[in-house]
Amino acid sequence: MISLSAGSRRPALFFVFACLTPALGWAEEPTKLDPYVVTAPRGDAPLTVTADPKAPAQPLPAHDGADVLKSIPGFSVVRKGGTDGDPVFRGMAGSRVVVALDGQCVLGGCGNRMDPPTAYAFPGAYDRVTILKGPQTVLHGAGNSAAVVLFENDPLRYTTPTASLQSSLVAGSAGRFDALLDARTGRAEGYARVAGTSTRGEDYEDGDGREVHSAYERWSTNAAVAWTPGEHTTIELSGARSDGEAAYADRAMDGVKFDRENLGLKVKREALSQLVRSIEVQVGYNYVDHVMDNYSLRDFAATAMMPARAVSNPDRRTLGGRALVQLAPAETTAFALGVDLQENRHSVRSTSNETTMPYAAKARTRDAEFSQAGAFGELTQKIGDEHRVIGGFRLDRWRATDERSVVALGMAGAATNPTAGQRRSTELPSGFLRYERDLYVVPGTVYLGLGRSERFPDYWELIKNESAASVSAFRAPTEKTVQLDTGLGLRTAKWSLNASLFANRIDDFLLVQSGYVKPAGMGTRAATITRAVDAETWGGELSANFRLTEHWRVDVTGAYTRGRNRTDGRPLAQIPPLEGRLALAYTQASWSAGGLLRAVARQDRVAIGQGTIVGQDIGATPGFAVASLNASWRFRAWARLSVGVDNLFDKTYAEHISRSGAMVAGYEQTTRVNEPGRTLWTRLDVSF
Ligand SMILES: [Cu+2]
Repeated sequence: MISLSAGSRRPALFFVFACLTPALGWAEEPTKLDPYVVTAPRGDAPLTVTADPKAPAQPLPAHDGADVLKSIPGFSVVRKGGTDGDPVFRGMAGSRVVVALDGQCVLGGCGNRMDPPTAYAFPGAYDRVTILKGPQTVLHGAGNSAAVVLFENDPLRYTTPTASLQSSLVAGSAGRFDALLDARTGRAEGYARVAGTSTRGEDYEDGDGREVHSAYERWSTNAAVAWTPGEHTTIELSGARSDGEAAYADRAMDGVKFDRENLGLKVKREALSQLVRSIEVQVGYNYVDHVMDNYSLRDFAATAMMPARAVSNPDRRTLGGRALVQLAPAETTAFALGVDLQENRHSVRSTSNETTMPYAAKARTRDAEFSQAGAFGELTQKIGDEHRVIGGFRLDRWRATDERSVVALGMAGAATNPTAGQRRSTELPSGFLRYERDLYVVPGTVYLGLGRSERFPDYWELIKNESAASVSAFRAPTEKTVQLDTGLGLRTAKWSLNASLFANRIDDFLLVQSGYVKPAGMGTRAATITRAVDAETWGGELSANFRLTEHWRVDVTGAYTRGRNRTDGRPLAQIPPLEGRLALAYTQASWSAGGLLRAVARQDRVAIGQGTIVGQDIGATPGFAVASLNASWRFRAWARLSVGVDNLFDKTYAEHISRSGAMVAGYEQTTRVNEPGRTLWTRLDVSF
């Protein structure tokens, strides 16, 4: 049993803040707490899905950015432990899915991918999560070939002194305990907002009662103050601080520090003239300091790779900014024009023997630096009442510098870096064109779009891996995706339906291949390499809900992706299998009860040893089905209690794309990191 000790005192500060705010008088209308447990998301517009990260959801998500995406059709999560999984959309992982926290890009530091951007997202601190599918927008950075994920807060604006407070507590199996507090106060001249979250879980058990090395503890604080000198002007200064520690069941180390510091400044001016609808300028600073070791959260066991207590401490500083002008040249025309830039530098220090050479006494050594500057324009033209054409183009200039003098080769020692000190830069053009048509017989929209995106290789593809011919992959090409997106959304009072289909060709898809045999001295060694192949994927998502009677409601969702590696003539690796969900809910004015059935097909389209920066295929997986039950009760206008049993029948299963289980002293090794067995949880939400 592992005990965690990271500080969780900070949320206490916010309870103090919260106690002071009632003096200002409560908001007139209490936030409506619908007595409903969310099992499927909403599709609001073509290619757009939104989720409420503050709503109770089943299965109970870990309080991180990846798990909150899990119930959205098309998303899957690569499990490594109890938290910090990697989100995958339509089989596309890593930097193919751009994640922005309040408009800012946060890149993790861990070379072994313990901290995807979503590890720094604490969903309860945001009002909304928006997913934009495909290369069908140019407004949110470059290279987002698969999707853009935006964690956002609603803009605040008050006319009279107001305060509001939202809080939730979660308790569940395996020592799960979450506390969230979100307090806001404001008047005509400005506003202040703070959100604090704290979450912890102990090792969970899989369906067979095997303990999984997965305990974690995380906390976050977000705060913003704004000055609103006029009806149309907002100047907001924001900051965030978070940290945590997490055990990993798929590797020989655990994360003992995930420290993020953030500062942001946003200036927005609206309704400047008939032509200029708004001007917005945003800058942000993010610093991520991560520590992992092989002894703090597990019993130390000497291995050939790590005979002593070892620590690695990477960090990354990211600076970014964006300026955006929204123009309305005609009543039927909207034009967004902007520039964005981002610069990040990564460094690492480590020790193979903490006892004799503590890592903190060592200097940090920079290993890579990246920068990007882009200009973009996106035009929406209405044609008559029911047709729209939307098009966008962006051009980015990327630069990367390889600052490693040596390349670590694991057991084989180290080699001189053949690309040491090299710098490369490239121009990346991206764009899309989409036609949308509104329907009237049944209210809805159909769309057809073609997009191209070009993605610069990320830190993991360039710096962490070797190439086939060299110990450095620093010369890996850019990845080019051309994708066709089509679909429809229909909505009536009784039912709604959203369907999206996509097909693409990806030139120079950056495949990460493990176990690649290279000569070493008299023998051979296995390397992990980045390799460009030509690939294609196609598939889609479906979600539908029907109101059967006044009280009964059914949600059905499905997702499928098929991928092919054309260069190797094999299936593309790390593609999640077909899956479907069926949810049934009975709702009354003040309470609801429901059930969820999730069924996942077998996956035998695999390419063992191939995959992405997150993980590689380890073999075929059988299908499985998991049933869950939930209920929710609004017992006061301002309070709601929800309860759930996830994995009711205590099924033992693992997601196809999850990582293989590692040998951890005191735990049974499994083929993959298994999902939790039967999980009971209860959640209390209050809102004033
Ligand atoms: Cu790490």
